[in-house]
Amino acid sequence: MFMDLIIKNGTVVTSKEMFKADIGVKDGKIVAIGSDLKDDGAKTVDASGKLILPGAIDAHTHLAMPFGGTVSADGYESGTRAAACGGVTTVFDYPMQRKGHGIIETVDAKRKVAEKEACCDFAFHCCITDLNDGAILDEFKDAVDYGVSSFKCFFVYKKEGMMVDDATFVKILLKAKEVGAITNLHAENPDMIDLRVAQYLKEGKTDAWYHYMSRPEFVAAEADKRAVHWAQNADAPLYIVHMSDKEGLEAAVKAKMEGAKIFIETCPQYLEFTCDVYKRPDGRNFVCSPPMKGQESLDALWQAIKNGTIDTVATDHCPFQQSEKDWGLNDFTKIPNGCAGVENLYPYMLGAATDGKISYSRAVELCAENPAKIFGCTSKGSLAIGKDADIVVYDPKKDFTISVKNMHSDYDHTIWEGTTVHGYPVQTYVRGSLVYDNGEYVGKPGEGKFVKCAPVKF
Ligand code: DUC
Ligand code: ZN
Ligand code: ZN
Repeated sequence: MFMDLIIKNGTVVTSKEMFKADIGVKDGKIVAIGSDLKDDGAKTVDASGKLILPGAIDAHTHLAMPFGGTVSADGYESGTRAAACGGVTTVFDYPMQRKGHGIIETVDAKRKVAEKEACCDFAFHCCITDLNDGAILDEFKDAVDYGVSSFKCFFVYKKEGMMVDDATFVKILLKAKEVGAITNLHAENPDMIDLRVAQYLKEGKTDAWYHYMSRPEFVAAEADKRAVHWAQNADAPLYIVHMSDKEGLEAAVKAKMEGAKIFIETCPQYLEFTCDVYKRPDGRNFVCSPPMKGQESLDALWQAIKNGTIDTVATDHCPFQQSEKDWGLNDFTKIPNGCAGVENLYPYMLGAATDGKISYSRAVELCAENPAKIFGCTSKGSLAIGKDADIVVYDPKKDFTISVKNMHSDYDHTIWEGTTVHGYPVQTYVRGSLVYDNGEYVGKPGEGKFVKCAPVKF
C-alpha cells in the first residue's frame, strides 16, 4: 500500500494498552498499524524511545469570547496554534446564541472565522441563552444535522444575559435528548454569588480572595446537585463542565452509579491549584469561574481521575491580558474571568502519567478518547485504522518548564509559569500534516477543519 507517512519504532498508547508498533498514514487517515511497515515513497519518522498518542481533544475553550468587558486574548489563530503546540488536535469552542438569533446563524459566524484561521480542527458546543419563544428548540434537530450535537447552558451570568432558569434548562435537556444531542452545564448558584459579592463589597473586602469566598464549594455544589436532579428526572444526558468541588462531584458520581447519563469534566487548574492562590499578590491572574477550591476538593478530583469516575479533562481556556486582569486590583468583581490552559492540558495529564499518578492509557482516555465518544467525534480520539491521523509523538524523558516565553498563544502571562512537567510532546500531526515540531509551530493557519459531530445516544 502507498503511504504518505510512517511513524516507526514508537510505543502506541490507546486507552486500553501500550504496544510497540509503526503507524502508517495516507490521505490524512491512519491506514496501517503494525510491525516493520515499509513504503519507499513514504516520509519516515523514527520515534524510538517515544510514545505515539492520539491528539488530544480540548472539549472546553473560549476563543475570541466577548466577556468581562473585553474579548478573551486568544482568537482562533493563536488559540489553535497553542493547542497544536501542546498536542491538542481538536478544540471545541462555544458560540453564544443570543435572544433573537438562531443556532446555525450563530455557529456559522464563528465557523467562518475558524475556517480562515484555525491551526487544528475545531468543533462547537452552542451556548443557548434564550429560547426565542420556543423557536430555538425547533432548531435543535437542524443543528444536529449541521454537526452540532452539543448545547451548553449557564446557571450563572445573569447580568450578562447568559443564565437559563431551571424550566429552560429542563426544556433543553429534553429536546437535546430527543434529537441526539447532549446538554453541557456551568453549575454555580447565581443568587448566592450576588448576595455574597454585595456583602463583601459593602465590607470593603475587594481583593482576589473574595472572588473565591463569593463562590466557594457549597455555592457550586447546590447547582451541581440541582442539575443532576433535573437530568436524572428527565433521564437525559448531562455533561457537567469544569467540576471543581467535592460535594458536587460526589452527587454527580452517585447519580452516575445509579445509571444517570451524567458525564463529568474537570480541568488541570482544579487538579493543581487550591484557593490559596487567591491570597498571592498575583491572585487576580488565577480568577476564573468556578474558582479553585480547597485541598479536600483537589484530592477528591484526583481520586476520581484515578478511579475512573471523571470522564474528561479539558481546559476552559479563556486567557486575558495582564492589563485587563489589573482592572480588578482594587475590586475582584472587575477581573475578567478566565485563565490560559489549552497548551498545557496534554503535557500536564501525560506528565501525571510520567510521574506515576495515572497511566498513559488513562491520560489518553480522559483527554482524547472519552471526549470523542461523548461528543460524537467519530473520526477522532484514538489511534486505529480508519481514524484521522491526529497524532502526537511524546518524549517521556523531556522535562519542560512552562513559561509565557515558550507558549504559542497571544497572552502575556500564564498561571502555569514555572511549572515543570515531566515528558513533553515533540511533534503534533493534524490529519497527517505536521503542525508542531520540537518547540516550533510549523503548520499553516487555516488548515484546521470543522468537525461535524455525529448525533449522540447514551
Ligand atoms: N468561566 C471563566 O472563567 N471564563 C469563561 C467563562 C466561564 O464560565
Ligand atoms: Zn464555565
Ligand atoms: Zn468555560
